[in-house]
Order: sequence, then C-alpha cells, then structure tokens
Amino acid sequence: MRDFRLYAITGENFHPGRELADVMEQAIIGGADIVQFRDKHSDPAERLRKARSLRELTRRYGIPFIVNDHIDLALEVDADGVHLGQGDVPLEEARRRMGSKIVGISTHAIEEALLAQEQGADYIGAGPVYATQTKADVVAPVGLGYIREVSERIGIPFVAIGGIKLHNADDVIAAGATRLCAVSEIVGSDDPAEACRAFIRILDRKG
Ligand code: 3NM
Repeated sequence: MRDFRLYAITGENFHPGRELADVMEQAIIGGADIVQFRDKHSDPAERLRKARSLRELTRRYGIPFIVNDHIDLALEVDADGVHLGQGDVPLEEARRRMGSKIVGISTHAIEEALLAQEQGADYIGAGPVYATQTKADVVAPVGLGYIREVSERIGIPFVAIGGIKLHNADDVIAAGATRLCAVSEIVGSDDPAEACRAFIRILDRKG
C-alpha cells in the first residue's frame, strides 16, 4: 500500500452542525493522507450516504479511503480498504473478500501484531497508547512500551492510535512511531486543518 503519515478517522458527535465530509476535507487540506470512516451508530441508509460522500471526497484528493468494520459497505462504495477490530470478521476472511485492497487491523498486544503480520495485514493500528474517551470498551492503555516493541519487532506499517494529541505526539514519535492517528484531536478541533498542519509539523521535525 501507499505509505501515509497522518491517519484521520471520523468521529461521531464531535462536529455538531458540521457536515462530516466538510470536516474531513479540512483534515485533508491540513495534511491527513488517509481517511477512515468509523460509524457505530448511523442506520444503514445514513451510513451509506456518509460513506459515499467520503469516497467522493478522498477520490478527489487522491488519498486512500478505509471503511471500519463493514466489508459490504467498503465494497459497495469501492473503498480502498477495510479496518478491522480484534472482535470483527477474521482477517483471513476479510482478505478473501477484499482481494488486493487494503486490510488493516487494530492490535493491542504484540501477539496480535505478530498474528496480523503473519495473516497478511497491510498495516496495523497499535494502541491505545494513552487513555481515550473516543472508543467504547477499549482495552487499557498500552503505553509507549507497546509502540517501542512494535517498532522493533513488526515489519509491516503500523500507526499509533489512542489519546494521541499535539502535546504528546513527540513522545509517540520518539518511541518509534512514524505514523500517527487521531480522532478527537482532529475532528473535535474547531480547526481540523490547523490541527493536522500542527501534527505534520511535528512529524516533519522527526529526525
Ligand atoms: N482505536 P482518540 S483507540 C478508534 O486502540 C480507536 O485500537 C483504538 O480516538 C485502538 O484519538 C481509538 O480521540 C480511538 O483518542 C482514538
């Protein structure tokens, strides 16, 4: 897959009154170079409408579009890939259905990361690095130690996620992350473009 640095995930209830695609367009303008549609609450029709609008948006900007969990939806809107949780569809089944498209998976322990790599994931999420309010029933924070471990032992791309903010991004990068993912710090911001620019400045400083 094409590499990326700043992974923006949609949030629910973070942008009242703002259209989802407009918020994500601001994120892209600021430097987000991959977008995931994560939606746990919309009804199917609303979910399809949002997914279509984000597909159109990401295509216009030429960046990958990933759908969380819903393989049918990913295929229906011709997304570039799907992102799985540990409790979702098994990775091998997702691979079968997605073919050469991107399949990513969240991991919270090195055993999960090694298995994902062995099973052919294109990338993994590594987290939650810090406590997060954004994901319900997420495991306890894994801390920077997990980022260090993944950076040393995993060969496929990994993106750090969970409680990543502008004020702690430097520490996450120092632990070995070269790709960051944030939900609330981007879509919860009054100015998602500026939040992304600030993340990119931090990523640029690295090294
Ligand atoms: N996945 P925020 S943490 C969607 O650890 C998600 O797998 C996680 O939101 C994982 O940037 C998380 O607002 C939520 O903390 C991240």
